[in-house]
Amino acid sequence: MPDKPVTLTEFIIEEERHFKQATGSFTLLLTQIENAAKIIASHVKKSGLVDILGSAGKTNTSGEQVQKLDVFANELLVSTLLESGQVYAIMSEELDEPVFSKKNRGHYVVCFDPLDGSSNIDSNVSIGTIFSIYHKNPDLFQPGIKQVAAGYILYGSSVMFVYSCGRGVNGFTLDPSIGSFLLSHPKIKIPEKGDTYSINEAYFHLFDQKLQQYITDLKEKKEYKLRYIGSMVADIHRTLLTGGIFLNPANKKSPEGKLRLLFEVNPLSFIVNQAGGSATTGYLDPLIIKPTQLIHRTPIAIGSRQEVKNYILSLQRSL
Ligand code: P6P
Repeated sequence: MPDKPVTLTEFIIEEERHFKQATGSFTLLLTQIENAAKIIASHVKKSGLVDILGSAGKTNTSGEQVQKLDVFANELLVSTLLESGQVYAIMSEELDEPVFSKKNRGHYVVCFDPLDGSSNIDSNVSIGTIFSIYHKNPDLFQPGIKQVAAGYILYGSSVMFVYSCGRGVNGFTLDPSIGSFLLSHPKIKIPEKGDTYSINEAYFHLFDQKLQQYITDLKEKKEYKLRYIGSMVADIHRTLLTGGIFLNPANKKSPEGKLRLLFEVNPLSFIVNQAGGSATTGYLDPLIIKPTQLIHRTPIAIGSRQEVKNYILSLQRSL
């Protein structure tokens, strides 16, 4: 008799047994995120068929055109999380302010990017939901090292739910025939080094000299290939599974960097660290940065430990 596949729900309940002080609140919260992810996945899969495409005519706090699917995913996550009774507050990349639960009784703060890479929706490129979970704290702007858990859902050729609550990283693939996420990638470990670098080279002329030299050196080694999807969840997922390095560094147009500490950098850095990789702004670990605002941007490089180390060394070299 083949082993019965482990569902995400079963896995979360089993994981809870390792946390003596667990009350079941975290399990309930994560299960609610799972439920929202299944609904978003079903809409993403149909997005080419119903009039849910196209811009909702608004721009979000990052100044990006908001797609209708963004609005739907954001509204679904906001209502699901607040109604779960497990959150003290939520922060969304699509909202200008944090939202507090009415009765303030939840134990957790959840930060999320409801649909990262949404500019790719119309071209059917993989997009994702990213989430970070912290303990309740009067100061919502906590550094990434305080994360209790982080994860992403990748809406790609298959739908995957990848998360960590500090005991390694596990990946689950949605079986649409039964509507359950099944454990498909247990104990994910990122390779120590890789042969792929992922960066938007269109900005090469805007990079500082040391970064330009780093990229030129990678090319001259001739053992690397460039892969860049322009959807962070997809680029990070490939890096997590096959190794390499993903970079979205500062450039003359975006001196602070583009990616958001709370909604993209902290959760994805946490996951890659849990899988044995590392992350850097170029000069420090992003997980120790105390956010100063909701849309706190930072340069970032995330990936295989050896690749990130080489990147840091190249920035320290005098030209
Ligand atoms: P650029 C998508 O808008 C996003 O936030 C990330 O998912 C992605 O990695 C990045 O921006 C792409 O930025 O400047 O290369 O288009």
